[in-house]
Amino acid sequence: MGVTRRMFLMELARRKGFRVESELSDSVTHIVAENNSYPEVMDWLRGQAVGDSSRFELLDISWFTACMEAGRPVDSEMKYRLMEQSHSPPLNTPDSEAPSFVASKVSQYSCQRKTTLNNCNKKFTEIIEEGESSRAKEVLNDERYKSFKQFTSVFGVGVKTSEKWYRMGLRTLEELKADKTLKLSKMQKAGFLYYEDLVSCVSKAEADAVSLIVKNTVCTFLPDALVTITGGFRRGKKTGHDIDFLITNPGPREDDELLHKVVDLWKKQDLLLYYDIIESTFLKEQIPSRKVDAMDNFQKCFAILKLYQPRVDNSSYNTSKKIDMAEVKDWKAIRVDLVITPFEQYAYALLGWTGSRQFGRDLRRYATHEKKMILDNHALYDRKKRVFLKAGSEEEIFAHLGLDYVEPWERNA
Ligand code: DCT
Ligand code: MG
Repeated sequence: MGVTRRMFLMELARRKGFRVESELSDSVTHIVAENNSYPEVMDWLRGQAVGDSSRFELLDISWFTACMEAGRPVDSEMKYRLMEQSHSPPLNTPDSEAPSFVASKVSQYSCQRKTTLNNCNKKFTEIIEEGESSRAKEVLNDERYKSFKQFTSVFGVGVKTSEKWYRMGLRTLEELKADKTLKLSKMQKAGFLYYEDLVSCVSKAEADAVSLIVKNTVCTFLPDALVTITGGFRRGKKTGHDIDFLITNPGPREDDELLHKVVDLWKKQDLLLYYDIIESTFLKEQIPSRKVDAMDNFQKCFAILKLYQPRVDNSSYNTSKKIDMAEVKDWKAIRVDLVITPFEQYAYALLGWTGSRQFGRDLRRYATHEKKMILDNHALYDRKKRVFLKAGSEEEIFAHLGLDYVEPWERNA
């Protein structure tokens, strides 16, 4: 236990007339531990050069608490004793039949936990979500924070640009729009142009509609191609800020031109509002990146697609104010990411792009610190054996890492 708690408990016991030693000595008869298993206490005793540990009673903190309550030493019954077979110390509760999982350890790695969208810790995280704490309120009311929040809500605007604009004295989106001297990138121009559509979330229905378009287009060029929705939608989310697609062609045939062909067709069909193709920078036999937040090296396209969705125009019923149909916007701008992966890297790319971001970070941390392996969106490398571990499915990657499989909808860390 922590020093402060130990001092407090020792003082409490002394005040009640117990004799408490600060160090292990011949006069010690009872040893009290909190959150330590029997093997851990035995290890500690060995470190203290104690030959015969049987002369001590090894007890859980629940014995101490019972003693404090009674004001005298209570019997060291079985339920208070640390024992070889027990995996966890007895619970600090009079009910000795309390479920054992309560005291079992929760892994620090989210890849060893199951996190569904049903957040059972709402009680604790609401502070963060609702800002219902004085500290959170302070931060949320901060001028700089408010401006950054607005600026970064624009597609293509990150903290660096926000910082620059804030230093120029700009504070709101209206001020940005009004400032004609601002130099905007092609991405930021699109961000402002389709701002309202892009900040309103993408629904599952919209994701399904876009999925059809992507599949149809890709398959006109590569009939056997595999097109998979990844990101939040694969984790079961009902809304998202974009739609992430992973595209691969089973078999040896690869087509570096596929993305370009898809983009060209969409341009002809007037479906593309913005796009940026990043070429692949992957080198064969490249050792995975150690950075937990590194960008991967796949060929990819960040795009804004025009999704047509005929809107019910209520005003047409109002004969006096009949709006010309041409004025009614019948589409929505949707952010789409297309990622192309070679088939042999598909499982790794799928695992990486399914996220969540936190889940991915923890997988990589786990691989590095617990397995001496390096994981990224392309491969898994065993540093001890100096080999790349092949995987045809996500299940195989979890197995390589010695982890129980976690379903996509349980990766919402
Ligand atoms: N990812 C990655 N490498 C990147 C970018 C993203 O491995 N360079 C992973 C992390 C999560 C996943 O891809 C999808 O990214 P986002 O779309 O940013 O997250 P999301 O979980 O889909 O969230 P949202 O619903 O807001 O789109
Ligand atoms: Mg996404």
